[in-house]
Amino acid sequence: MTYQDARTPGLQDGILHHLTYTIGKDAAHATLHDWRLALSFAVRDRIVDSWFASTRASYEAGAKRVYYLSMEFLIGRLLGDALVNLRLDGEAKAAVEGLGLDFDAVLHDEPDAALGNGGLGRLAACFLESLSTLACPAMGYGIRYEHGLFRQSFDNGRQVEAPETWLQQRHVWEFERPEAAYSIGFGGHVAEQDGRMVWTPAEAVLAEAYDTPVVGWEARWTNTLRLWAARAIDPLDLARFNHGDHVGAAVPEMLARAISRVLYPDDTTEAGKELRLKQEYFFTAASLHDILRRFDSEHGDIRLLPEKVAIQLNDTHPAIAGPELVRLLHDTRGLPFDEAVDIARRTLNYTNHTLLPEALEKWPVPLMARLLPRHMMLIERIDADHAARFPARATHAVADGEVNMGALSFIMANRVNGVSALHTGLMKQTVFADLHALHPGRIVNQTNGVTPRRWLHACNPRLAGIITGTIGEGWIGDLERLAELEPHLGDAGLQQAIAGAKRANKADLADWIGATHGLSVDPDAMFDVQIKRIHEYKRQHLNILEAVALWQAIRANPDAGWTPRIKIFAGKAAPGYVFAKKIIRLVNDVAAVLNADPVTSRYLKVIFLPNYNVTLAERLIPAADLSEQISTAGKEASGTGNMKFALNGALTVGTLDGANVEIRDHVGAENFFLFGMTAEEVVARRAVEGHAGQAIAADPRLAAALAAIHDGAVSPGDPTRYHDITGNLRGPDYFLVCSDFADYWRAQREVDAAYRDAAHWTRMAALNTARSGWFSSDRTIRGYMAEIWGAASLGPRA
Ligand code: CBF
Repeated sequence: MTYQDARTPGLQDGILHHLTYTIGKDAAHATLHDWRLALSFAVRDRIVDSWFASTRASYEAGAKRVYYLSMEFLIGRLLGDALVNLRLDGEAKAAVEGLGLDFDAVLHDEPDAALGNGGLGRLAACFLESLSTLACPAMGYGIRYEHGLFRQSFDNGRQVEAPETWLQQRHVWEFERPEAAYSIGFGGHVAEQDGRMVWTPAEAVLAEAYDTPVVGWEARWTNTLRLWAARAIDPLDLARFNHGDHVGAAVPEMLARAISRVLYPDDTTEAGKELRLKQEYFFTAASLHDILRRFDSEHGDIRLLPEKVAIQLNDTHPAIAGPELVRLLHDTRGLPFDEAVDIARRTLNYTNHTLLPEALEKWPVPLMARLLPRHMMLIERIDADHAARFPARATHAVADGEVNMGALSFIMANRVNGVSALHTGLMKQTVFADLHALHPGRIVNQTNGVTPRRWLHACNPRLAGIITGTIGEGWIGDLERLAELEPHLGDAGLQQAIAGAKRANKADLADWIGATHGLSVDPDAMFDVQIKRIHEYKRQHLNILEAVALWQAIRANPDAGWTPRIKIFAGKAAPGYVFAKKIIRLVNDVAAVLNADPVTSRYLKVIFLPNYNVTLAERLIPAADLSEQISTAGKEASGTGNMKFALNGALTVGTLDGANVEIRDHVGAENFFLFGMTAEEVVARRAVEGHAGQAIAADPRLAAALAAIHDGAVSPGDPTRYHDITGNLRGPDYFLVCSDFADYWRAQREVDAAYRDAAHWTRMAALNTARSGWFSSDRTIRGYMAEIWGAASLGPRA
């Protein structure tokens, strides 16, 4: 398959064509924005041939299709990604510069499509790209949120949230598909008619499809991301309008659109429960209708569904797929109930992404029964049948007045997977212990991965160029080939080049921080980076507590030969998560005091960069020396940022949590700074009464850092500001910040010493890159294809 056929004009001609005929501007009056749109349309044209060819090949082969259902797709910017995968980046740069424009400025005009909160959504985006790269016929299904994850800014150090507006600009990558629209009902009643149960919803909205092509590496294959937008079935209540109620007439449209209006920034709070359940059913039902329609057009017999279709539920958000598929097969198509359940169960699979109890969805039975009355009946029957077959254990999906969506997903899945080896083991021992005992083969592990195209080749062109210059470019499509780098690492020239690339990436970041945030940072200082959602289990407060202790140590002995460090934080706190927002403020307050300290700021600076998103990650990761992966062991399911950092040659300071364990196994214990308790030790430690007090009493450094924060050293005008944080750490300290502090301090001083030996540090960093090939999402997707979906690739092996 080629990405440019004879009909395709040169890229510059394409840009000018679209500027004139799609945007309606002439070059003399075009803005940067117009040029970006014109370039994007010209690039999109190049994707379409591959897209059509892939679709035709899928139909011709009658191959099994994979459907990935996810509430979140954190896709970020798409232009740079498309250029790289089409191998058009060089031509595009020349074309754009030939038109007198700044190529980077054009790329940076694109807003981030922030249709996700964090890891799970970004993973879904990496998976789509790998599915295309591996030529696996697949489709992603999600919601076309009008407002993605909120924009974050700081007011006096406090997080302020503003609506995100990515769709205010034209989203050039999508194609509207008005012909693919389904009516999705809610509420109403269920009655028996001619021996069948018939659900008559009280209200209905329309799900309308928007398709974005997702092009794989070298345009070998292109799959589709189909996002659903909610619309009213009757856009205007004309009778009300004609009676003069012009605002009221628009209410049905407003209510319907609310379903796809906002991405919930918080998947843990109680707020908006009903609307969220509506969102979940809305996109799941629309996707299942669409999947069955496509299946019917290809295969006659619905009993073939599990052979021809694999559906992946990305977390429990689409878990209503179980009862909905049973409803479609049993109520609508008339299959016997048991057979409907069996077919649905052999078609569906479920990925668990967290063991945190508050993030495991449970819906009150009255809410489920009111919103989805037929589904509630089916859930009860599925649950009762399952319990009848396995009476010995308490594994109910409906218990204590709630529907446990994790248990429901488990019961209705062919395979249930965890996202790292540790996490999968803990799933078997904890949340799903009973269900695992009943269905011992059902849980499998698929450790997460990241796409090397975006997360090394595109975001770190300097390092990527060095790698390609040394081992050729085969690694881009087959990341395990990075191992070929290792035999060359003794070469002094290569070491120098790798160190030079990192130094240049850091200098770029330093310039950007200086220009945009007014802080001067020395590119020779260690860039120590913690970027992720703000959460107590991720322990940004452990990091900032160590910063305060280090500040005190430097003040006490300024001439002790400290290793200069810049601690960089970024991440958003869920708007309702008060403690996490307090941590953000604390980091900002600490930054203000430390950065202004004339004695210590030569050695230690802190900055919290606002509005963390995919684009900011692409800027920070290539420039990082140290990657902070410091969650309480047993709490981080996997992490994927940890993989991106290691791949880009940052060394990790981390606990034995999530995929850190496997990263350390791959890169070598000597190239990883380990600290902290293991998951088992965490459980034992938590049971020790007064564990925090004991840790504080044993460590004067920790005691002094806590006392400084408690007494207002970083909030002089408001000394009690952080009493909630210090009170929590001195008291319950559920996430064991105090108990892990001393070992974290030790590891950080080892980091300091190692950084001072620049040559050795570069070698460790290069080994991290060379040994991270296993963390490609291509490897993960191959695992899903073989062990979960039974799906085959329709193209040449990547
Ligand atoms: O598996 C992808 C990621 O998902 C989360 O972000 C999630 O949303 N539950 C986890 O917290 C991460 O550990 C995990 O990498």
